[in-house]
Amino acid sequence: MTTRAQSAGAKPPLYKIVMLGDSGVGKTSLVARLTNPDRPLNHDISATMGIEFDTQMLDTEHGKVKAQIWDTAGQERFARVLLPTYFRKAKGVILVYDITNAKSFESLSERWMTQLNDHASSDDLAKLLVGNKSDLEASREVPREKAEQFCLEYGMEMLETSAKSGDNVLQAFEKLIGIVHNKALEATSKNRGGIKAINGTNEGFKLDGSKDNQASDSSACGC
Ligand code: G3D
Ligand code: MG
Repeated sequence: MTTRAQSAGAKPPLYKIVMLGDSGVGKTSLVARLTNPDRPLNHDISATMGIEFDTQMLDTEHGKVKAQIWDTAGQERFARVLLPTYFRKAKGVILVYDITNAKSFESLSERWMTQLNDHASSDDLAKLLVGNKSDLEASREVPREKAEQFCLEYGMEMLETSAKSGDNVLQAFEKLIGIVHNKALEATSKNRGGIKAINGTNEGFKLDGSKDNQASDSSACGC
């Protein structure tokens, strides 16, 4: 189903989402698999020494949306200074661990959830847990049940993916962006007393509730 605004040719809403997780879990490979499927594991490592983002159009049950996906090195010495910028106006986060690396899973509760809570307003933020490298089943160190327990504890859903084979990669990004978009639609209709807010023209308000006179990519995500 598409909203009238979208079918009338309005720009699709843009949402910032961020990748979090230890270095080496496959964050950059997941983004590359989504945005550049022909060369998914062939990326320039130096590109993630700072912050970078890619944009990708994704389908949701309420029409197309644009995801601006931020990726950074999982190294604390970079992350610490960059975190406020990284989280600013983010609407969703993909928490990634490597199913063959128990330490990368422990880091989620020991480190990444704390950083999320310190830097992002968690009411606002949709979260998805992703266990990557599912093609390496023989080397698995993190049982799926353990990850499911984590999801129960922190109130999120999970998927296991393989950036190498492509398994579940699009599904993971679509799942998160679907949750983000639904939250935005709900918030808009609550704020403005009805669904007319999202069915109007593309003037006025963006789906994140702020005023939008120039619906440019950078103004929409505040980056
Ligand atoms: P990061 O961005 O989280 O630091 P990267 O992780 O995307 O740089 O990936 C780290 C390494 O894991 C890379 O290997 C990459 O090819 C590999 N990798 C990423 N995803 C998968 C996956 O799903 N399956 C397998 N088998 N490997 C994966 P190198 O050797 O380049 O360091
Ligand atoms: Mg990387």
